Amino acid sequence: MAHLLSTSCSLKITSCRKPYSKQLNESSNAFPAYFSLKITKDLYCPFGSLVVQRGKQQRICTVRATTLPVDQEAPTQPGSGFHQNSNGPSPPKRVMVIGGDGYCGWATALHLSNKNYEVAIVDNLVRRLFDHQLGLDSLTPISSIHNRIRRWKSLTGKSIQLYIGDICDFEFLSESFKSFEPDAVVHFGEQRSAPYSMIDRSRAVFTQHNNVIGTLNVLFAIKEFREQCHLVKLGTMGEYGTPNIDIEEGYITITHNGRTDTLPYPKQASSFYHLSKVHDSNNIAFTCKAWGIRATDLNQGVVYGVRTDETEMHEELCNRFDYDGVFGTALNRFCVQAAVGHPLTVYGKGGQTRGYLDIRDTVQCVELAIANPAQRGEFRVFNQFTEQFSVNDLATLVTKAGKKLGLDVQTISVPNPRVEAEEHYYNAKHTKLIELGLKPHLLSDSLLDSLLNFAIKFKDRVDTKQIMPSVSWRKIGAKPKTVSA
Ligand code: NAD
Ligand code: USQ
Repeated sequence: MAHLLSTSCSLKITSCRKPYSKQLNESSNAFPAYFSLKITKDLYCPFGSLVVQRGKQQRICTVRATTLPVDQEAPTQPGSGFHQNSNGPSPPKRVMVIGGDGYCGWATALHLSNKNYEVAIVDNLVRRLFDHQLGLDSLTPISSIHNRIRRWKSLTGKSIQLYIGDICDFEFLSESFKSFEPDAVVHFGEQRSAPYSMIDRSRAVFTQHNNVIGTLNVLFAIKEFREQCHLVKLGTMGEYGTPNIDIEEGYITITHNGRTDTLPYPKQASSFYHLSKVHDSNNIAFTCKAWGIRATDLNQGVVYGVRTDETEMHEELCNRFDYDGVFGTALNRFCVQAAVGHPLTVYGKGGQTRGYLDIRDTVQCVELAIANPAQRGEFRVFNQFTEQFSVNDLATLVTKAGKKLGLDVQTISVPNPRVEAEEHYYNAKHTKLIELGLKPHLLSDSLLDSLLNFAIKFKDRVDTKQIMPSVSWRKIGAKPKTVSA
């Protein structure tokens, strides 16, 4: 058992009430040698705030400045990041990737940089902190964000700017907007685990505060500093739930008592995390109407895979791969389970059906959304997945692929820790991204082989204690509490 605020991790824990009281000297070029953690009584912050320490002197701050030297050189190869006009290519589009140190965000930031967009990552690194607190680790070793960006520069000559800070801090976000001046913002920067949001009250409150306020700040920043900027927001297919009718892309046309209207598709989210996405969607839709914001909501399904063309280029660019019961997602988890000889953990009856996509399609979809922006005042919704599978389908596919590699793959039915339909109708539309040019990487035998081989390569890093689910939807606690390790 690992306590969520365990002192066994490398973070130092002290106590304070005021989360962010002083600003880091903006001329500072070097990132602090290490973080310590301050416990705060702030309702919205179950884990405390990041604190910079240098030697014996301790300063509490939000890190606001870019922490790597900013290279202003324009890329030399024209690519999709360039606008075309009659006088030739104009300067590349500037894309801010919020959450660019995470799983989808890192792959996307590299992909866009490779396509000659000017990229800035905004991230408060809180995801790395969750891992420390819960005693979790990525299957793959991941480098610090600074080493990742340096390695990318040394391999390709391309710079990625870096702003470390919390988008819930509007002052920080404003400075980032004013400094970088984005043409598009891709917003991945949220707490994205349904189980994490269901651990206890403080995680539920943190998730909704972090996600809803962060997105609201992004909307205000666009309105105040970059009115023309296109917001590409990561939503989730889970916003729709599992209705007994076809799921449309964002809107449904209804005839009621003889009158017809096209309305937002009904939302039936089933965790405090998924609900935070519904709240985000409502806020974005409203600001598109009220302020003329241009926005694309990408209702993404469950992502699998780890390799993209860019992360393949060097081990220091390797992406994270979560397999634990809190952040790991179904197919990625099953591949790791098969690799270490753990039975595949099908929750309940296993008829739960969801949309899935390869991470190589995540980056493609985001690029397509940026290259074909929404109109002023338009709130566009795309369902971002390529195929749908039930959990039982996934277990069968992994068992078959495992056999080919000589693995003895078993499946167990685990009492479902979630409250969700285990047998249901599911037919979700997903044509809009295909119409824009998406070429899907479908789940093939060869892809499963390569995912399994990848999991086998790193299997010595697997902590099998992290595999079984530890968070119950039925037992959400009122206070921070111990989570099964
Ligand atoms: P992740 O946890 O790997 O990455 C999220 C990143 O956002 C982290 O680096 C984290 O530090 C950062 N972040 C969180 N809150 C922040 C804040 N307040 N300020 C600045 N940075 C902050 O998650 P992911 O799997 O890459 O998911 C990215 C987005 O895509 C999320 O919005 C998620 O809901 C959505 N999504 C993910 C999946 C999936 O299967 N991974 C599926 C559908 C949708
Ligand atoms: N499941 C199992 N066994 C497991 C893990 C999961 O049966 O070991 C089941 C779950 O009960 C659920 C389904 O598989 O029915 C998908 O679960 P998941 O953990 O793979 O994905 P989920 O919690 O839905 O969340 C993930 C991402 C989230 C994103 C969402 C897209 O973490 O950020 O929003 O996928 S969607 O599912 O379309 O809402």
